[in-house]
Amino acid sequence: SARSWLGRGGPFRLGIVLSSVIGGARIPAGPRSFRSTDPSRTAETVAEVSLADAGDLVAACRAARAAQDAWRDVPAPVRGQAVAAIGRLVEANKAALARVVTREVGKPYAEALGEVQEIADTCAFFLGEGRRLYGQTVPSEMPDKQLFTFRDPVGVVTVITAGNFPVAVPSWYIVPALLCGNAVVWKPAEYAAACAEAFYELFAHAGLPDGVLNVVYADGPETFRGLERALDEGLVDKVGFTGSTEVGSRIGELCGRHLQTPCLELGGKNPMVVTEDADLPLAVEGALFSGFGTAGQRCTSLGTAIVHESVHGEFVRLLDEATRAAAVGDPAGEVLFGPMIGERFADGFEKVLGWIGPGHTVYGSSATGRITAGAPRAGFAGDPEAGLFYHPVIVDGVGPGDELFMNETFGPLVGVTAYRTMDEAIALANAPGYGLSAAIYTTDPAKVFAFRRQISAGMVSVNNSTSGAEAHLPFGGNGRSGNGSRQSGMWVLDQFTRWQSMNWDTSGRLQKAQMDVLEI
Ligand code: UN1
Repeated sequence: SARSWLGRGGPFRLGIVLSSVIGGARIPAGPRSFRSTDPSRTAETVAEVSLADAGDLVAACRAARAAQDAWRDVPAPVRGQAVAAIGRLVEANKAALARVVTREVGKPYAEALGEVQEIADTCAFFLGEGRRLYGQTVPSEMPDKQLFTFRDPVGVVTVITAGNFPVAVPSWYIVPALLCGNAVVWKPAEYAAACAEAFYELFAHAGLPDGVLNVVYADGPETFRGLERALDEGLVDKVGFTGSTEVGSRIGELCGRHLQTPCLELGGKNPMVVTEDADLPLAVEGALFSGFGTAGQRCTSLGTAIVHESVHGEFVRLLDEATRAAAVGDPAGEVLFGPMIGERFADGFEKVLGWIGPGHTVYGSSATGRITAGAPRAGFAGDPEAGLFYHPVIVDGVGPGDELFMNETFGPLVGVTAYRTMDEAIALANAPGYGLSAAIYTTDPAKVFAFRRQISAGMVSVNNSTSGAEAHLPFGGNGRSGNGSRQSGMWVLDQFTRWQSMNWDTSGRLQKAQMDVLEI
C-alpha cells in the first residue's frame, strides 16, 4: 500500500534514479540527471531524477490526450470517488509525506503537516463537487424553447509548479482538473522531486487510470521547448503555472499566441498596513509569521509593513525583539523557519541583501546574510556550515525608490516604512504593482472598507497576516501577481471547464431570437 511505500522511505531509497511517468509507465533514464539535496545538509542527496527533454513533455501531452477521452466519460460522481480515495491516502500518509517535504525543501515540520492537510482539504472540497458540477436551465425569450448550460472539461491541463509548496499548490490544480474530467501533465520543480514522487505515488495508488496523471521531470529550457511544441500541435488546452512573475509572463506570451488564457499564480510584494489604533502585539505576531515563515519563501509572504508614524518606532522595536527570540534552524525541530529551499534561492536572496542601502536601518539577530559558525545566531539549532540558513532581516526606512520596496525578495526579509494618512498608506501598498495578498491591522471598520476598496489585491486579511489562505476561497492576484485567474474553491471550476450552452426548440417552427419575441 501507499502507507508502507512511504513508510519504507519512499523516494529516499538509495541508488534509484527517478524518471518521468508517461501513460502509467516510467520512461527509460536519459543522459542528464538532477540531484535534489537536503537544504539543511546540502551534501546529502534526497533524490536523483533523470531529466526529460522537450520530446518527452510532448509525449506526455499526447498520452494525456489519449487517456482523457475515457476519463471524460467517467461520471463526475465517480471521479469524485477517486478524489475521495486520494484524500484518504493523503490523510493516512500525512506524517510520512510531511517528513519528505521537511527533508527536501526545509519547511518546518509543523508547517509541512499543514501543507499536507491542505491537499486533504482540497480533496474534501472537490469530492462533493463531483456530485454538483451543475449546469443550468435558463428561460427562453420564446415559448416551447428550452435553454441549458453544461460544463465540459477543457481537455489536457499542463501544470508547472514551484518547490515552496511542493505538494499543496500542485493539488490546487491537479485535484480540480481531474475532478472536472481533464487529464494532467505535471512538471514539478526538479529540486522537489522526492515530494513529487510521493505525491504521484499516492495519486496512482488511489486507482487513477494510466495517462490521466503524467509527471515530467524537466528543467526550465526543455519545459519551454516542450510546451511550445505541445501547444503548436494542439495537445494542451490549459496551462497552470505557479512561480515567478518573469517566467509567468513568458508562459502567458506562449499561451497567448495560441489564444489560451493560462492560470498564472505569480509573485507578491504583500503589504501589511498597521494603523495607529491597531493591536500592535497582534500585528507583530502576524509580521513574524508571514515575514519569516517558510524563510519568506511563500508567494503570500509579507513584503513591507506600512506602519502609522505614531506607532512605527514601537512596532519596529517589538518586531526586532520577537525576531531575536525566534528559533531558526533545523526544520525537523520547532523553529520559526529553516533553510532556503535550495542553492538557487540562497543565491537569489544574497542578491537581494545587496539592495540594502545607506538610507536603511537594518535590524536582525546579529548580521545579515548566511548563518555560519563564523556569523552565529543565538539559539540557532542545526549545523550552520552544512545548510542554507539565513539570518532574519528587518530593513526599516524603505520606500518606492528602493528595489527592496518594489520587488519580491523571496527570503527572510521584512521591510518597514512609516505613513501619515490612510491615502498615503494605500498608495504605498499599491506602489510595487503586484496584487496578491494584503493585510490591514486596525480596530476601525471605516479603515477596513476604505482599504479593501482601494487596494489592488486578490486577497485581503483584516487583523490577520498575509499568509495562510484557506483551501476553499479564491486564491490569486492582480498585476505582477497574475492575470486575474483564481484558484481554489468553486471558482477554479471555470479554469478547468468550459461552458456550453444548448437551445432546444420544441415548437416545430423556426422561432427567431430577438425577432419572434412575443409582445405583451
Ligand atoms: C504559495 O506560496 O504559492 O496562503 C501559496 C498561504 C498558503 C499558500 C501559499 N496556504 O500562505
